[in-house]
Amino acid sequence: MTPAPWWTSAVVYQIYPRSFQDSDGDGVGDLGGILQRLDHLSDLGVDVVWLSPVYPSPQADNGYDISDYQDVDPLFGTLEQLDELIAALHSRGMKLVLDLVVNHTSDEHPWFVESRSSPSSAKRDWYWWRPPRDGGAPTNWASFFSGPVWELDEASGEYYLHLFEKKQPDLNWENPQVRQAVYAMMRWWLDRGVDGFRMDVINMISKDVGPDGALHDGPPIPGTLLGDGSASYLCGPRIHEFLQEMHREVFAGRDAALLTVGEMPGVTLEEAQLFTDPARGEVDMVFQFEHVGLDHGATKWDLRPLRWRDLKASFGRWQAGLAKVGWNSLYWDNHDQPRAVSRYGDDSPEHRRASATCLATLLHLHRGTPYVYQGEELGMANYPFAGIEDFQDVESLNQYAAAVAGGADPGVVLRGLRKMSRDNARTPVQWDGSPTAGFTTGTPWLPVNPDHVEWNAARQRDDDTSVLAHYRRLIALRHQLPVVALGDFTMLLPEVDDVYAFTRSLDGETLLVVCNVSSRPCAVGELLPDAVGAELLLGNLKVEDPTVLAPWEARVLRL
Ligand code: ISL
Repeated sequence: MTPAPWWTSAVVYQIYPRSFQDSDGDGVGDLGGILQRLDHLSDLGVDVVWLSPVYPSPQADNGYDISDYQDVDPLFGTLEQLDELIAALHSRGMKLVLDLVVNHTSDEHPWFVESRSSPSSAKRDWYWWRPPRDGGAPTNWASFFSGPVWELDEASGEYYLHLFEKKQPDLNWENPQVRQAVYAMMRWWLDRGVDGFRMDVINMISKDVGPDGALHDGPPIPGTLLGDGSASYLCGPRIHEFLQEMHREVFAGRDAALLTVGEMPGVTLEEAQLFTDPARGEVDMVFQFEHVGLDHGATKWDLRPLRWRDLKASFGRWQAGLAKVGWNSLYWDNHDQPRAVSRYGDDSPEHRRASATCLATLLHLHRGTPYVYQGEELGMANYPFAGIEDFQDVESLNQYAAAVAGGADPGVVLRGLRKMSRDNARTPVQWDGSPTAGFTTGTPWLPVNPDHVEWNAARQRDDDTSVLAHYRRLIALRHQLPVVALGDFTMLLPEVDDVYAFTRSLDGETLLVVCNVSSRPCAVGELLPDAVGAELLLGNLKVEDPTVLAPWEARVLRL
């Protein structure tokens, strides 16, 4: 049997550089700041750092709008500092994965500037240009960031496609020159020492063009004049071909040492099986979005309470579906999602520590590669936003403007933003209890959460009962026990809402994981008799009664 790939026992830590650590007092995190905080990562024990974009960018979407793929934005530092970071991580036994954003560029990228310059430009076809249809947009598709996906270029009278912000025009992957330019750039980074890529919305690069090159309307979205174009761009007809080509051109021969993860909104389990089947040579794993959609209503701003039964059904299906072939990535949150403890746990003072550590235990004991988003290991929570002036994210601001213009009650719109805005995840990391939380000597670009006085790394570092200490233990457990990395997964009690329980088994060893995912005590003596009296490998609370789980208590038991 070939040995399991190294990333099956690895844990990845995501750094959103703008909010991690500032080193020059401008209030924005930077590479110098990351270099100062490497001990935090070593102490935690993570294997890989995924760094969100640090490339030159107008920052319309905080760096996910790139104007030069092969440099570092002065806001974040220099290319030399990135080299230094690669070397420093390597010398501590960690790897660095960069964010690869190639569904779109910035409208200020030289490729787009040239493409826009004239319909006869050599790069015109590098992006999606279309003439007007009936004097308006070429299709009815809605953008992810409100409004239409088409922007009129007055000079040529043609529209260009942008699935995200209008400053993020989509690259045309049908054009082989585009693909070769991207692959060359990726090889350049690998040659510099990076260890792989997290590929932004990579399942959107193939658009469904018919034989005539036409893009088609999607079904109307109720209450708007726009349509849902996702059937034309999610996992489009050539997506597997493109990823296989990328694999051949970029990763072949060196992929054993690398990690590749495709961010894939809307990906189905069936597609994910294909993407992550090693025999097909596409990506190692994908970020799927099923579980982060369970509390959405018609849109992510319409709140709906989460039912744990649904979450279990979803995670259970993905565990089973990628058991034989493929691999899961495991995450609660990232820079696009609200804070996990506020969303899935209970961030009230009474339950915050227990629920943060319970959620961590649950996730890290699944089969797959866990991702820790900066601050999650400290139990950081959502920010108490007062009004719209507190938000900075383009998605939130566009949503507010569009909804209010459409007649929605601003108070209701704000309620949605408070819960779901991406800015919740983007407040500075809480290093200590000082006024700017040790993040900067200047004014932070987004305010520090006032709860940092209590919830910060300095307070938790030497406290054995802290969230941070618990993450350290979970990460160590994955490194120590093959059953955590590779064991078979079996979901238990699928119909029960308050108890999330499952087993992991490998070579005759079985772990039973039992979590109370509610803020009430829960008797488990009858539900799970095996749990009573079994050896406790790791728990998040002091066990008071083996037959009763305290609110948000989690136990990892050996049967
Ligand atoms: O957060 C979202 C909006 O609800 C998601 O739809 C998000 O836009 C989607 O997950 C894609 O995210 C990635 O690409 C975006 C960028 O804004 C996100 O930060 C990035 O993670 C465009 O590059």
